[in-house]
Amino acid sequence: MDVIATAGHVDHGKSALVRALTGMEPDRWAEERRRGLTIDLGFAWTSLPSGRRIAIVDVPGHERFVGNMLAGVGPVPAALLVVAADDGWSAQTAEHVAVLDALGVRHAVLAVTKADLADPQPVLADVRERLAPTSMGSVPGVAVSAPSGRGMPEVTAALETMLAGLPAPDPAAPVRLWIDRAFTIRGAGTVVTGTLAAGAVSTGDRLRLGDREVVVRGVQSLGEPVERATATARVALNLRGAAVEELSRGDALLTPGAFRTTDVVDATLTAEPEERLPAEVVLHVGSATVGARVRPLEGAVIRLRLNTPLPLRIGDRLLLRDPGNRRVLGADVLDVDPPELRRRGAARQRAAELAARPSGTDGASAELARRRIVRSDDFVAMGWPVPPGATVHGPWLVAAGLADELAARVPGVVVRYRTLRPLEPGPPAEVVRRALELPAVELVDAVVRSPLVLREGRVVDGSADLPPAVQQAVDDVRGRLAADPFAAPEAPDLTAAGLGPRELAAAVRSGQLERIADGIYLAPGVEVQARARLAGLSMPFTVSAARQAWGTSRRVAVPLLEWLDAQGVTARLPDNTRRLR
Ligand SMILES: Nc1nc2c(ncn2[C@@H]2O[C@H](COP(=O)(O)OP(=O)(O)O)[C@@H](O)[C@H]2O)c(=O)[nH]1
Ligand SMILES: [Mg+2]
Repeated sequence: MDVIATAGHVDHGKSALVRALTGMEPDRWAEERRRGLTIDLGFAWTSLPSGRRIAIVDVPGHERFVGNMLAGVGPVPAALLVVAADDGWSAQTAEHVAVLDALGVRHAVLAVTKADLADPQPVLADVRERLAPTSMGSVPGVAVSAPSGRGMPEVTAALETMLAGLPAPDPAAPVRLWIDRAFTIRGAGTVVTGTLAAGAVSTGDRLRLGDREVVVRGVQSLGEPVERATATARVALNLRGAAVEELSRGDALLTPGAFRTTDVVDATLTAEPEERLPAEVVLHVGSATVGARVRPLEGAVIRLRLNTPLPLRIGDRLLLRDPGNRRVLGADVLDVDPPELRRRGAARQRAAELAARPSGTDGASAELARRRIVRSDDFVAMGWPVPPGATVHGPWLVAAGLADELAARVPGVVVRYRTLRPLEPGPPAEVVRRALELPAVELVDAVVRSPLVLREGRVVDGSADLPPAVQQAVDDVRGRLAADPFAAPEAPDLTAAGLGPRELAAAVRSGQLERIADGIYLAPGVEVQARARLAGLSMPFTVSAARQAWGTSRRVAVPLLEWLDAQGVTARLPDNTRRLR
């Protein structure tokens, strides 16, 4: 099915043309029929001779109802522009055309109505000329007369040709259904309608509505129940989980997790503004209308602060309306989670950055490089593709090359930590997370490379692993040293525990023991404790004084002092006494 919308001045014959095309009455309200005036959106549909189904959203032409008009054309890719032969191009025609142009509508058919009342040729020529520079370009024009049916086969043929040229929507895309009506049906409950521009909706689907979940109890399309409706389509959804009072035009039903709502976006105007931008605009997207404050950044790049958050994506076309002078501007969303601009010159820099950013996957790469690490679902929900070269780690997306860059910094973090806390095998993962400014501790795993490993919540040197029996013996030795730091085990005790020269060398490599001298092993970090006890002596001090301060034997004290000399903790004087450095 295809969906198009009408456009054009009030009373130029839009509704009459829709009636003639479809045999259906688009003016739904008694008041509309009584006054012969379309106030709100009307809906009609038919099958064209080719078998193609077409739904038409009939919009009001009166300037007072332009908000309703926008809600109708917002999600629709093609237009049927109506101009009366006896009246020609008018201010309201101009406003509707400006709206279609700002929305970037590329497909349109022009119908010059009331051809029975005036010669349609001058109007056809004039309007086609006016449309040429817009997004619609060269538009086929047909003269029609509703009472006689003249020109109807030609309108139909022009519509067929236009619809055949429409780009096919992606049926696998996530759903963002902008609601244009919400009502209750006795026995069924809440029903909403909208134009499904992409994706598909089936009975049983769960969709997000604000911060709640609703379930699709039933789907109708063009008045018939269907199991599944695929874009492009007019759909009516019977919902469970929302009362009609909680729904209104402009709300969106969303595929869960596929969109994020935002109240600040950076965007680029589709054309550089000729006049000063208004500070406040009315923003239209889909069927939504919200107020927004405009901050020009530089050139065509602006920042918009929305009064109400909306589910927007990068690439969305927004329509900005200046309520003061009825001017409309188109703007494309560039970022739905822009950085704050605090420093002087930040706005200009930001605009330059956005203007220079490529589109598509290259843009995604540039954006991910700026953000470094993001949650994948969040990044995709912004409207970016996953860029090539990015690493996926659980729910995280890491910019290309960044994991390697961070991994190269981990050994330094481990060494620094072990210098300060030599008794521990390595830093807890949280310490590494903080040092590298990672957003989550689960990412540490992505930057720990061999020979480092993540074990029991710490980053340790995996190459220095000891066999279990040796580790047990080393743990025993370290346990005793913890109680008495200078009581180096005697050589026979080490041998008896199974700690020969090879095992001891491995324990030293793994950072669990410090070799002071041949056969003398103490715990790493012993120099800190040794210095602390020596600090209580009067300087200079003798070997014997040091031995007593440490509560150990000459067998340990003599080599430990020499080792401390070498470490720069102590200095040996010519008379063989020492002082602290
Ligand atoms: N003579 C003539 N009258 C028309 C034609 N099309 C519409 N009208 C009349 O013009 C008036 C406005 O038509 P309507 O479809 O409501 O205009 P809309 O406001 O653009 O929807 C109605 O009285 C119609 O009957 C036409 O082709 N010829
Ligand atoms: Mg009408």
